[in-house]
Amino acid sequence: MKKHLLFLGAPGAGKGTQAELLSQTNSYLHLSTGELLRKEIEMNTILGIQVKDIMNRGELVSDELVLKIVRQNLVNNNNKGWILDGYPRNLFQASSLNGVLSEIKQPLEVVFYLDIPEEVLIKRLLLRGRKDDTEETITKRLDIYKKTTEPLIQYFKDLSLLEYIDADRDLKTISSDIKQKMA
Ligand code: B4P
Repeated sequence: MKKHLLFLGAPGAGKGTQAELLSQTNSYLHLSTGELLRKEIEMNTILGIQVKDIMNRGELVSDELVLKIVRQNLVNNNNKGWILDGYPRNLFQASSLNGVLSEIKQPLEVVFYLDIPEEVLIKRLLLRGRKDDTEETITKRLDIYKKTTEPLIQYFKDLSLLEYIDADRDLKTISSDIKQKMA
């Protein structure tokens, strides 16, 4: 059973949803950079104040900042399995992650790429209605995703780590597909 996983996909593809389900059944650490940043905003910490406007505009938070959060969580994870959700989001983050994983001697084993048509994810996000789920912000997030995150699909394909998942299905079907591919 694979223990070191990553979820890749557009905003609203269901990365957070699937990562949460899987981390509960397997007792893995679910490391969502988006969720951790939102918690900082909720708690009104210095970091939260720094990132609030950036996230509400649908832009990416600085690489340096997210790397710090990811590194801290992985180093303190005591060899438990982990699922990265929403990180990395660009090639620089991917190479920084590689550095951290070499340091902790826990190589990435599989990348689940959640593929979904654009019109479906726009509908999902509008329905969810989080602060950064307005039409204008979604367009911005999708634009950034295409320019900076999408190249990671080829990056992980070249490393023979990519598993394609059709994310335009119901939650349980997607989840059992992922579990099968983890075995
Ligand atoms: P994230 O928190 O990563 O959020 P996301 O990409 O919008 O969503 P996700 O794909 O996880 O979708 P979800 O499961 O929730 O990022 C938010 C922001 O944080 C970014 O814009 C950025 O500012 C910042 N950030 C995060 N990571 C960063 C990084 N590494 N570098 C810089 N900045 C970073 O699903 C969406 C909706 O669909 C939900 O309502 C869900 O219930 C529904 N859904 C899911 N699966 C479904 C299914 N199969 N059928 C029907 N509905 C489904």
